[in-house]
Amino acid sequence: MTDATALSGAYRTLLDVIGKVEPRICQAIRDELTDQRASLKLIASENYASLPVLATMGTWLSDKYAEGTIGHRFYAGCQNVDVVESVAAEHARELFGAEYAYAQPHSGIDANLTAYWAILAHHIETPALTEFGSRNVSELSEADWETLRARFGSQRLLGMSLDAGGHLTHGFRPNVSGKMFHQRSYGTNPTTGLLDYDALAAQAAEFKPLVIVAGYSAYPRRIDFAKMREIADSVGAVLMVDMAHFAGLVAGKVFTGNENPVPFAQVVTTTTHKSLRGPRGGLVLATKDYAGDVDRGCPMVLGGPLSHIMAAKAVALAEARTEAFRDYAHRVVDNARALAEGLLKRGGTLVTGGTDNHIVLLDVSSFGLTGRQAESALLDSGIVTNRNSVPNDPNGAWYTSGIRLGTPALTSRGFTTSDMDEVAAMITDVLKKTTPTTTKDGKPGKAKYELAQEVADGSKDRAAKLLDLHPLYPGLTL
Ligand code: DSN
Repeated sequence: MTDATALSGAYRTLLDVIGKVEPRICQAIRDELTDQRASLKLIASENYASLPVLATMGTWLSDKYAEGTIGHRFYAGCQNVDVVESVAAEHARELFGAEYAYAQPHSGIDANLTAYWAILAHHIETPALTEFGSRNVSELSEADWETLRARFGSQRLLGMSLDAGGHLTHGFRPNVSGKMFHQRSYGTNPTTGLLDYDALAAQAAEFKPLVIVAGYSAYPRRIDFAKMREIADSVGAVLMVDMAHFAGLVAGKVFTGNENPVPFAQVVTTTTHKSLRGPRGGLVLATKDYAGDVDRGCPMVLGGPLSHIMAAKAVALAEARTEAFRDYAHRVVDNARALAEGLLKRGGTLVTGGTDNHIVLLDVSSFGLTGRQAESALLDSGIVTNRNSVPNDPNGAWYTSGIRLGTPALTSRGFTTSDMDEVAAMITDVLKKTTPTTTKDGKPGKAKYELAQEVADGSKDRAAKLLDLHPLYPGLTL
């Protein structure tokens, strides 16, 4: 990571300036750095952006409205935003080998909404408008619009189920994606926990979706996107891939060939802040056939682009082109494998039996705990994780039976495979010594637990030793 010594003075000045206006915010910024430095962060979707990326976000680019597209804005004076968006899109196209890139989405859900509406518009609106003759959109009658709305609302989407590792935005009913489409979800093989391509093909043949979504937020394995495209083609569906979790592994050339979604999917979405290690935001990549539809993200589902964030995306994408980033991406996967092996050899149970990406999904029911209890006990012990459902989870999405672990953040700090073995030892030591408290009827509860203070303190000491070996933003003193 960037040597931060030279930036320390600048950050101190900035914080003084902020502190004079609102000292509580200045303090929260300082405290967040202290907390991030002092925690063993294993949340699979988090990372540490570089100081150039962080610095790019804090500029006056934030002050400009620029609704529209590059060179075609609804506000005057957008020449610098045009440069910013063009550079971000150019880096994204080149890095991922995509025909088209759209840098405006503010988040992952915005990227997915942009993609869904682009696919709908591409497949529904154009034929439907043709059917209505050569009339301009503004000439359509209310009855014509009713017909169009009915067609949009009757389309089908098939995405991975939440408990198999899919994401809320892949058709989960409480999310807008599960309301704007007729949705069904595919799971994983109940014995192996792996994606079952034959079962998915059969389900797609029966359901006939317009969109098949591939991608995950808690599946610890790679996907064969050539097979996914074959399945989509066999039923005339569009393949959309949400690579938010593994975009850094694609950019870093860990996922190549059939594991790289870009040559196979018509539309690919991502966030930029997970394994890609950029600012909090989204991106959409597409083939040129879908470019015009994706370009309508604003005003279809997006408001004014966040120019300061698009600028930071450009900086992060420039970083991701380097040999150093490729090395980082490979180490992320090596570290996840070392963490998985460390847990397995100490008696842990892993969904799918291991990992070949950046995620490890530990089933904590073998420790007699719910995910909620394990998450809290680990937090007390200086280890930050998040609870997560396992396939067909008997404890549901709130208490869960799993803990999701990820290596992008610790790898950014320089953690090695032997450090990850020590992390695995710390996790199992804490979980083996955590016991659920019993409810009034004598059964184990799902939320409360007991963990001796000396166990938690001992684990925090071990965490501090590892963290001291790999400081965050070394040289940055506030
Ligand atoms: N919340 C992100 C994650 O943790 O995977 C996905 O949106």
